Amino acid sequence: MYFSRATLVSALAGFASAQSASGAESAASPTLSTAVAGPVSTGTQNAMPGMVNTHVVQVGGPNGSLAFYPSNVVAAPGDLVQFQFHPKNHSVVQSTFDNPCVPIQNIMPNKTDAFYSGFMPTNASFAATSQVLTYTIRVSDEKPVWFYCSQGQHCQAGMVGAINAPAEGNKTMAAFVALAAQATENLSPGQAGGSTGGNTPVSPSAGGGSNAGSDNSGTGNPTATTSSGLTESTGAASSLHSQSMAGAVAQPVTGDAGPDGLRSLWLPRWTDCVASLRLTYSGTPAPMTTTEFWNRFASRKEDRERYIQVLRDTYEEHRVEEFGDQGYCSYTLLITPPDDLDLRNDDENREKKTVLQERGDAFLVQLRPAPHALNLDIVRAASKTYPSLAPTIRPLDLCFSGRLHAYEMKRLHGTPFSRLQPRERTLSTATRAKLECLILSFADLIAQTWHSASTTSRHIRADSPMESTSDMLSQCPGKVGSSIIHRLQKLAAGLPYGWLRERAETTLHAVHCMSDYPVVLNHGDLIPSNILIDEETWKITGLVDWAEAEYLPFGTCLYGLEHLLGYSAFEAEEEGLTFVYLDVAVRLRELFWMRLWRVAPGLEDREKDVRVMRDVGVLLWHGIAWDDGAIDRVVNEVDDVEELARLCAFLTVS
Ligand SMILES: [Cu+2]
Repeated sequence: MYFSRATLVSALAGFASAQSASGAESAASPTLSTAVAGPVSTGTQNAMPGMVNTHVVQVGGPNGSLAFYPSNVVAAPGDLVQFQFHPKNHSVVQSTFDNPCVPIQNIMPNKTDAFYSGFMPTNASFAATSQVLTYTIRVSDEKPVWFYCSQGQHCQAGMVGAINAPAEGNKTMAAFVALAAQATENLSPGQAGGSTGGNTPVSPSAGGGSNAGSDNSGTGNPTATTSSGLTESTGAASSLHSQSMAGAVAQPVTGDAGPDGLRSLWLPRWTDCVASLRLTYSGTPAPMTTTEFWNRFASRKEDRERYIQVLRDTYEEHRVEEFGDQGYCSYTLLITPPDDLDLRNDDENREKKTVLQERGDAFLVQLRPAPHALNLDIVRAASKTYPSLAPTIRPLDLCFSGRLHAYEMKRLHGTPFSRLQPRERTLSTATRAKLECLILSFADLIAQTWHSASTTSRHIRADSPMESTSDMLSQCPGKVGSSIIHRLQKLAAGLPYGWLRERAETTLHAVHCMSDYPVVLNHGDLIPSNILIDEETWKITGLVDWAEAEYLPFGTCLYGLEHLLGYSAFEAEEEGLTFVYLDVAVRLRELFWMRLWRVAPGLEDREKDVRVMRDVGVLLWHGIAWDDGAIDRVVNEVDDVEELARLCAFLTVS
């Protein structure tokens, strides 16, 4: 497998230090939202006083891609740039333009305030608990700042970025990427270069120079401020692991970030594009500090202020504040009616009040740029199919020059299952009982789509001139639905193991042989973070993130069941990241099917087809990498360790 034992060990050591640091840190150096953000904006101010612009940069892609997202940030002096680390073990190091993969202090020894995050080992099961490692710097001036990841060959592979890179001239972001690709080595601060020879690292704790280019060696973090007091050794590969591990454990709480660095841990996870509707659960309102969305989609500050003002005017008397969790493609506000909202018979006011407002509950308004606008037919179908589980969404007719779409939506209650999900194979009796409740509730939810199939017109016409399979697929016009055959062919040719390719092949054949099979509205991303549950009973209370929903053959979302029956983890006894099933998984899966057959009459007759479609869903959702929405690449053993582990696990059971 991809992770070597050495990586695993040092990654765990890193976790230990991160966790122990977090407690101490919260006192010494509060996290972003309380340290630097201004007061919560309330009422109807024009501007947002005390607001600090925070630009979020994702370090590595959710599927392991080697890049920063976005790679260039346009920031003003005083702004914060927060790096959020995806698995596996990346770093952020300041460099110069001319030497993209060399720490700036190796080139400019006087540059003592350079930033360096240290290595940030994190794995998928941490990510799944909605936690993320972050590292935040403050932008001091308008000059371009260049940075890279010093892990393995990541810098050369394009894992480089900038703050305020010039849009044209010799020193553009593209030129920086090209230069990085030619680098002969990739160094962490404290590492002397082999080929650049003679550069004296300013760090008092030089690490070895010989490990440049050893990918995923998990070189802990022998940074300038290592306080372990270990005798340093340079070069000897054998001593590197122990030294770097010790360095990681001894990593100081705030020291290595440089004067402007804030090292903050365990903030809510940065959600990606698929998460667009994920944020409709009730969260704690946060101050208006999210500017990332605006930087991406509506770059001008005046626009942003105008849009917010339009919303404040629309909801006069209401409290308008930024919602606690934000998605990648949307900006969400929590709108709270005043306590004393009286529905006086003021015609003008009454007209303005919508159904949602009249209930007096807080609700959400979400802004989405035109390319990410919601498909209202799908949204309506979702609330029709799942009246109590999908958010009611209403488009708002606001004047945003066609660039932004605004939606008013019901705030769903409940906690994402990802936050409560067991991470141990053996469950307590109480947890097992709750999980049973969740599984039954999930079966009922799946059955609801089956019921919807018989009540919609989306069934096969008996007089269809077309042969039945293609007719079934012709009813699936969505991004995934329209390419099921093409994708299965791609999987049958490109999956990494023979047995997986065969499985894709047989599944493809079975799909060709199916006829008269119902097409239903499928939630596009039925994973634990999109399933809201009641914390006491674990009954499902809502489903969020309908942005990727589409019409697909019934059962293609059954991969979602498997996510409820286990978790991704580094297993010490095994070779890397694996999907671990709970002890009770087999029994719970049986429970699911029994319940489903019982509450969806007629379905059991189609058991064989349902299971084929379940496999189709597993293959399409876990065999094809997400790649920021491209969804066009078959997973491989290097870039998609977690997905591949799930694919193998899910296809081994049924
Ligand atoms: Cu990296």
